[in-house]
This record gives sequence, structure tokens and C-alpha cells, in this order.
Amino acid sequence: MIVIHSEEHRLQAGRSELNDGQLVPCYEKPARADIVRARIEAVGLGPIVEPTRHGFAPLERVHDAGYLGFLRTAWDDWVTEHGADIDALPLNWVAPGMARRRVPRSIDGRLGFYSFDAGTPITAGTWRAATAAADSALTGADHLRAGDRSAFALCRPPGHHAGHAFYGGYCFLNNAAIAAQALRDGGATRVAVLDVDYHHGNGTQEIFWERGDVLFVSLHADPIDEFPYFCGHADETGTGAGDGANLNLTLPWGTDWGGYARALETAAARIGGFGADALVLSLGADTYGGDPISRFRLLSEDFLRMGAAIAGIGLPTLFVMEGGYAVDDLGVNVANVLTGFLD
Ligand code: SP5
Ligand code: ZN
Repeated sequence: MIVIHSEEHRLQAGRSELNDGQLVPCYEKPARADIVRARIEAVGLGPIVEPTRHGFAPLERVHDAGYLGFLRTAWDDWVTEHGADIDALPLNWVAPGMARRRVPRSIDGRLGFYSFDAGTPITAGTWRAATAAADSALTGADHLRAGDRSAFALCRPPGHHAGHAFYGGYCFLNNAAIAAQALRDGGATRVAVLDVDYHHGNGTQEIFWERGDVLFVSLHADPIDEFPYFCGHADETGTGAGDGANLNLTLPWGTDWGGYARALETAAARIGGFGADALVLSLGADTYGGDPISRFRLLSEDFLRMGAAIAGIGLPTLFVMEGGYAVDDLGVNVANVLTGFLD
């Protein structure tokens, strides 16, 4: 399996995120991608190549032009206002009933306008790291279009919480959605996205909410208890042309492989009935029992079973890296999914 990865990921190295009422060191850090890459090399999964640059156009197929413009200059605008010694974090958001008609001029106002949490710092290298990750996903999509059965985009920062015009959840550009759209634009009639990250892929859901040509299926911790809290419920099924093309399979805290495997069978059956030409797999390994911010109980060996179950869907598959914060075990867990898929 070809692996696409850029060293530019390390340009995103935020200092702190707001968690439990305090600023704590970012869970989403460069060591995550380094350990995954090291394990992939150790098991000889396949060649590791640099992404090719795809430019702005495929980003604009998924994201709002104003949002992309904001993201590109946000750090410089922040530095002008606050200096370069502090990462950019938002401090206020709109509530229901408050007007949201105009984009603020102030960088603080725009950070709040385009975000949904205080866990996702913008730094000097955020734009370059995020675009390199999107280019990795797009390069993976190119390989599927050329006939590969699978590819792994080792993206960092992750993407599935980023929507058409918002960032959050450590995500800025929705790498999986950008790749899924590129597959459609490259000739695939229907594309399925399966999201196995512990957290609901709210950005991907939002982007394809009214689309009948892209099926979104997500297995995640029930948002009644867990981030991102405000969406990901089972009764969210899409609207308009997308009515019925969104499936949320919510699972309780404490879920182990038994409960997870049953939901994965349901997901596979739905994808099988959709008639997709390709599958984009949002691969978070924060379902692991050792994850510091999550509450499922998968074991490292369960990720082999997960990979085999994904292979059973029988579609050309682009894996796109999302979350997973138990850094020491992340390489093994991610590589297990990929080797489980190939075996
Ligand atoms: C890509 C991805 O996995 N993003 C996840 C973002 C989650 N951010 C919020 C984490 C809140 C964790 N709270 C845990 C409290 C432990 N005491
Ligand atoms: Zn996650």
C-alpha cells in the first residue's frame, strides 16, 4: 500500500489547548505522525512518497473561499495584533439568537466566527501543514483514480471536524472530504466515507449533508456525552438530495470490540448497498483503550480485525489519518488497521 506523507506536518505544533478549564499541552502533536511513519517503515507496508501540490481549486470544491482566505492569513493577522509569542486561540462565539451577519474585521472576532472550540490553536505553520495534509489526501485520491486498490494518506493535522467554513477539533481542512470530492470530480459516480475516529466527523457530515452522491457513515462515542456534543446523533440522516445518505452509529463510553464490531457490520452493510465506486476511510485510532482523551476500550489486536472488516466491504479504499492520542501505541494501532486490510 502506498503511503503519502509530508514532513511539513511538523509546522503545526501548537503549544496548548483549553481542556478541563486549563490550558494543557496539545494532544495533537508532531510525534503522532512520526511514530506512525516509523511503524509503517518497520513493517514495510509500502513506499512512502511526498504529496504532489494540487493548489487551491480542490480545497475550494469543499471549503468556503472566505474561510480559506481567513485561514491563510490568520497567523499574520494575529501577529500584527498580539505578537508571535502566543498561539492564536478564539475566546468567544455566537450563541443562538445572536446575529451572525457580518464577518468581523478584528482577528479575535474572526477566530470566533470561523471556529467552534478553544482546542485548535493556529500557529505560524498551520496553513502550510494543513495544505500539505490536504495535498497528501489528494495524492492518495490520484492513486485510487489510477487503479490502486488502496492508499494511506498520513495526514496531520487531521481533518474530519473541519466544515465548509469552520475549524475545530484539531482540524482546519477536511482532508477526507477534499479527497472524496476529488474522486467524484475524477469520475467516480458515488463515493462512501466511513469514519471510525472515536469522535463524530461533524465537518464531513456537514459538507455532504445535502448530497446524495456521497454517503457518510460514522461510528463514534454518543455526542450526548462526548465531543463534539452538538451533532452526530442517530436521527441525523441528511436532507434534500442527501436524505438517507448520512448514518450515525453512536456507541456508549466503555465500548469494546464486541459492540464496535456489530456497529461496523451495520456500517459495512449500508456502504455495500450504496453502490459506491470508492471508499474514503477516516482513520482515527482514538478508540483505543489507552487513549488519554477517549473512553472506548479497543485493544491493539482489535485494529487488525477492523482492517479486515474494512477490506470486506470490497471497495478501493483511501485511508486518511485522523485522531489518536496514545502516542506510544499509535504506530502499532494504525499499522494494524492497514495490515489487517491487506492480509
Ligand atoms: C481529530 C480528533 O480526534 N479531534 C478530537 C478533538 C477533541 N477535543 C476535545 C477533547 C476534550 C477532551 N476532554 C477529555 C477530558 C479528560 N479529562
Ligand atoms: Zn477523534
